[in-house]
Amino acid sequence: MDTANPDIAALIGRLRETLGPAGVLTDPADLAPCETDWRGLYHGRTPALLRPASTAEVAAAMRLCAAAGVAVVPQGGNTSMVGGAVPDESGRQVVLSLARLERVRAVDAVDLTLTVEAGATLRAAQDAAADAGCLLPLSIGSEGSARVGGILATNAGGNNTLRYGNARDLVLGLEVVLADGTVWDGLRRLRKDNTGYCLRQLFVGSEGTLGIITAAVLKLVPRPATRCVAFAALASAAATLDLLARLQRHDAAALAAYEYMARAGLDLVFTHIPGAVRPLATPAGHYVLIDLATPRPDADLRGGLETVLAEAMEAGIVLDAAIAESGAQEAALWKLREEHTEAQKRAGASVKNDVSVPVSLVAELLARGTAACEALLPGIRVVPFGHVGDGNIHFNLLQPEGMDPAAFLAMDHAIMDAVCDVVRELGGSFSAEHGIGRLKPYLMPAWRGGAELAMMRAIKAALDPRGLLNPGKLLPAAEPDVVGPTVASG
Ligand code: FAD
Ligand code: 2HG
Ligand code: ZN
Repeated sequence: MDTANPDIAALIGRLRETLGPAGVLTDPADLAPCETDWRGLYHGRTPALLRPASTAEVAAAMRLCAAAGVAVVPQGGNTSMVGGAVPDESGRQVVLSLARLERVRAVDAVDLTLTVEAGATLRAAQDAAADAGCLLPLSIGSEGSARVGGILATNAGGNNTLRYGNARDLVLGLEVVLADGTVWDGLRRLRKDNTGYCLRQLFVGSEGTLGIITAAVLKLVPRPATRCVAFAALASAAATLDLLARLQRHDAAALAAYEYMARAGLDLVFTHIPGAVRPLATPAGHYVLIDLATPRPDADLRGGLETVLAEAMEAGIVLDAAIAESGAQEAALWKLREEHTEAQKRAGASVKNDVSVPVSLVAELLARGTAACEALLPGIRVVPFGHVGDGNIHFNLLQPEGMDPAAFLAMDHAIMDAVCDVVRELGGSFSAEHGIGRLKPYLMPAWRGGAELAMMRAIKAALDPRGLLNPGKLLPAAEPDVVGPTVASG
């Protein structure tokens, strides 16, 4: 703790009076988990972890921090892939956790809405929806830890974006505490509301730089009654897109998830994840997981899927396929997909590229991205996977076997640039769903420069003129500061 600094010490005293002892932690052992990000890329320092227990307490804490001119880093589950929720190394940024705001305020099965506080985990929010016979249609691998506020602040995507959209598409209302402690109660649950600028969408995806989300009204859908999950081995990357088109032509409304895995990534899962079972004997370079779901109890999802798969096999697109016979088998197939992140973490140092391209160009991305990385660093392990139905591939690269992890990580910008050059040429995005955080602001001027970045800065200046909310994240420090070396401007 920066007790040497009398301003910070005095602020902590005032925060303790306001939030109570449970609301302000300063013991180094309590601070350590909130100072390091999930990937272990950043190790910051904070003088205090604030844990307010209500919206009023968040507002009071913000007023005190604003008066002291001390920056605040909002934190949910701290599962950010881009170092978005951790303080910098100055020891002067306070972390504000939403973990104690975890109440479900209301569930309405007629309006199909869930009103929930920002600190509830995504899984707790899903469970509350399920208890009311509904589905909160957002699912990500970190849902047991990630919290509603973090999900919204990053505009998370995940496995069901294909059918239900990103987090942004599920928000009807928000409650937000602004940088000066003002509380905005925008917790409306209207399906239609054309009354000026859509303020809630400003905060969605703003990564804690514009305000602190304290509660939200989320859209629900009726809970599926029939489900069918399959795993297919494909003849080529292009076949992945061909099968997707066939499934959509057959019954687009039933397709809830369509996830890509390469053989290299799947092999890592079998090597590093206990209990992972190989579902198909036929070897292939490319695999997909297909998840169909519908609220209709009498729907013959399996029959339809068998027909599509049989036709695709006939056409030489699908080499082999397995359809889950039980809930346990469905979970086992999903485990192969969801454990990709953990398996890669155990396999060595990795550089992640959360990129998107138009769906039709995914096969080209895979081929050209692989070639670019292999030319840059022979022996590099290319392990792409992810939400191919959205054109969002996690184009991840693992260190060559035996290479020093630090030397590999020192090449992170060169590797990211190699992939991003291809993505740029294909009309894609360098950040599809994980956001910008601390890792990627340097790419913003080249990708979102000119009028776009100027508008973002104007919005930031309007809502947080003193730059006290999550400094150093999302926006680059000054323009034009650092520009990705090989990316053309525009
Ligand atoms: P944090 O990491 O705590 O914070 C993320 C950002 O939001 C930070 O900038 C923080 O300051 C800000 N923030 C947090 N709470 C608030 C708040 N209440 N108000 C304002 N700002 C706030 N992401 C996907 O999109 N799709 C996936 O499929 C996916 N899978 C993942 C799987 C694993 C195993 C892991 C570790 C991560 C995955 N992620 C995925 C990334 C991550 O889980 C998401 O970005 C998630 O939305 C972050 O939620 P969080 O609560 O952990 O937020
Ligand atoms: C997923 O889709 C997450 O599983 C994590 O977005 C991706 O590990 C990654 O790179
Ligand atoms: Zn993802």
